[in-house]
Amino acid sequence: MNYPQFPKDCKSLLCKYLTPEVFEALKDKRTSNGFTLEQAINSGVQNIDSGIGVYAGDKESYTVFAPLFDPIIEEYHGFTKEDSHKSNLNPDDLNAPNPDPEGEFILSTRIRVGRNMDNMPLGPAITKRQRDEVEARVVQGLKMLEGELAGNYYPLLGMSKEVQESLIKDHFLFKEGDRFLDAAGLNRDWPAGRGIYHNNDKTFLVWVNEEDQLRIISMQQGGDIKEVFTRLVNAIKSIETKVPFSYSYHLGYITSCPTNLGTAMRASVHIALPNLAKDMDAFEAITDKYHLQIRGIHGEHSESEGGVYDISNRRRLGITEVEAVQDMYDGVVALIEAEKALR
Ligand code: ADP
Ligand code: CIR
Repeated sequence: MNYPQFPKDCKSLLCKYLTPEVFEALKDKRTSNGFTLEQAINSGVQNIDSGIGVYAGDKESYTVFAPLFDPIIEEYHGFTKEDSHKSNLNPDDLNAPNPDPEGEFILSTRIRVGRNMDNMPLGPAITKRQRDEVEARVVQGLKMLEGELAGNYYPLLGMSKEVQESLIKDHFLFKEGDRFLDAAGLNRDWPAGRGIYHNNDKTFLVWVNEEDQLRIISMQQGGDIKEVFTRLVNAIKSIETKVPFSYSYHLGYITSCPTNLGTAMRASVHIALPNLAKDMDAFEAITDKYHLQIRGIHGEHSESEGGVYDISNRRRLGITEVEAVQDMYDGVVALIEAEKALR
């Protein structure tokens, strides 16, 4: 492979940090799963509008390709090689009374974490057999869940298009054919091995073998962020007694995209901010201050509809889970105040 030629206006962190020197040093390296630099960067090479542009094929990718991953991790999370990651999953430490008890702004709250199985390659490097094994072991573990978390597993293989599309439209299921994941090798053998587990109310869900092997999700209507967090923590703790997760002392939970390392947590609200949306500079001044990311209504790389945005914590590594949710909560309180002032 030759050094990729990126257009001048390319803004991804891949373009920024894959210098010719880094490329030369890494181009012939591979991990013990055979994962190469070419595979790690293909998503950002094929999609020059990527924000980041790189994926890991296994835990080892983060050390073998460290000269590329480390500066990306540092810029995204503000986390350096000297920093260490800490966890706090205690809901009592979260200060988050419902910021919108009248239900004027927040439509729904969702918190997810990514997890991958210990001693397995990540999605970009996994074989079909290994992926099927992950599915079987995860589904086996999920069968043990009880009470509010009890539910059923629905494999994508054999699901009707109508059911699949309505689950996607209602924000419960991952979309199909994402070009960033496609180029990362994450959609190989689709739809085999993929599926969704959920309880009856769809307040607790697990995505199997999408970008990460597990995406554990708690969600509900309205703004009771603490209730959503508490349900998620109960689920994580139950699942990890059955499924061993890939974890590193330095990087926390290991995920295929470096933006998800650490807590692997994204806590979001769908929130109507039609007035603030007319002044994106003011809007972004608040989201930047609280380390928040603005997404559209159908997830990453989608647009807002009717002034409704997906607002979530941006940082996930080097802060605890409680701090990640607190970032989102504090920012949402500030956004609601600003929106009220504009009415
Ligand atoms: P992820 O959060 O898993 O990184 P996406 O940004 O693609 O991935 O979002 C996945 C789905 O979750 C999308 O359908 C999105 O609209 C939905 N979603 C995200 N946040 C919320 C929320 N607070 N309420 C309802 N749905 C949400
Ligand atoms: C990209 O580079 O745009 C995609 N690979 C997605 C990156 C993850 N996005 C994020 O900001 N958390």
